[in-house]
Amino acid sequence: MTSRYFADLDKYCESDVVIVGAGSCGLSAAWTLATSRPDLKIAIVEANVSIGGGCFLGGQLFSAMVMRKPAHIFLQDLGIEYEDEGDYVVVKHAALFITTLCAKVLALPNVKLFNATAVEDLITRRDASGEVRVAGVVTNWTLVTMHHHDQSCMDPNTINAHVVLSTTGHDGPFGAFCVKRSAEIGLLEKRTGMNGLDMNLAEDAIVKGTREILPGLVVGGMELAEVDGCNRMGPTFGAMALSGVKAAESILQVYDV
Ligand code: AHZ
Repeated sequence: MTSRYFADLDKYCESDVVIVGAGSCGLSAAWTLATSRPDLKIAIVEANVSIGGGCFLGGQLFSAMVMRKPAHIFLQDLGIEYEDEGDYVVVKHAALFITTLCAKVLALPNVKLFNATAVEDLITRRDASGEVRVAGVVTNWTLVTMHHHDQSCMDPNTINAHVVLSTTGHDGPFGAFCVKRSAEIGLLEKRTGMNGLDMNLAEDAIVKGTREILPGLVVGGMELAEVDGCNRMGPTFGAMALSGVKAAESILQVYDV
């Protein structure tokens, strides 16, 4: 265990892409990116022990998952069965969706998951023109991160990357991490915060808004609501999968420049 873990840490401390947060958006992005570019080294950093984010229930403690079309194409790609309800589809268990996605992503040879590991900060660098660029993340084991107030000198680690994708969900007890940190250190002028629930507006806004918000930092999923002020959407997950696909496409654009 230890030799493999530290060999992975050594290999992935210089990654092509770091994905922060292994919820439905981050994992959808990982799947799209890692399968379309097997040559890229992709590290996923997840603060929780278990991965999947808020996706083990469809919502309100109910087990089925609703996805608006055209997200059913993503389900077809993964081989997950669904019931067709016209404008939307229903997966029997949200857990079936997320566990299938987790299993397929983790089996890919160019992906390494560092779970129980929290991103604590961003690495920034100035390029030749003086422009600040996000160039990786500062990490620590989550239990360490939770104890900075009562333990001293537990230094963090770093993962350097060409592109960071942040998908840490909306603001809450934790979440929206990279957007909040970018605002704190003055890289973003302001952080708007998520607007009230409007299912009709929210899904389009998240998918269309998925982009590189700062040089080197792409944001997807509900974290984007903290930049654009778009609405929360409630328990419909199609936009998370499609935002992941769009994030992967945005990363390829950044990466190929
Ligand atoms: O543990 C978090 C979760 O698994 C992880 N995370 C948060 N902060 C982190 C940090 N370092 C590492 N500092 C961190 N990991 O990020 C993951 C976010 O997953 P999520 O499921 O919360 O976000 P998502 O954007 O993929 O999906 C959002 C699902 C929602 S919320 C919502 C609403 O409120 O209306 N509707 C939907 C569909």
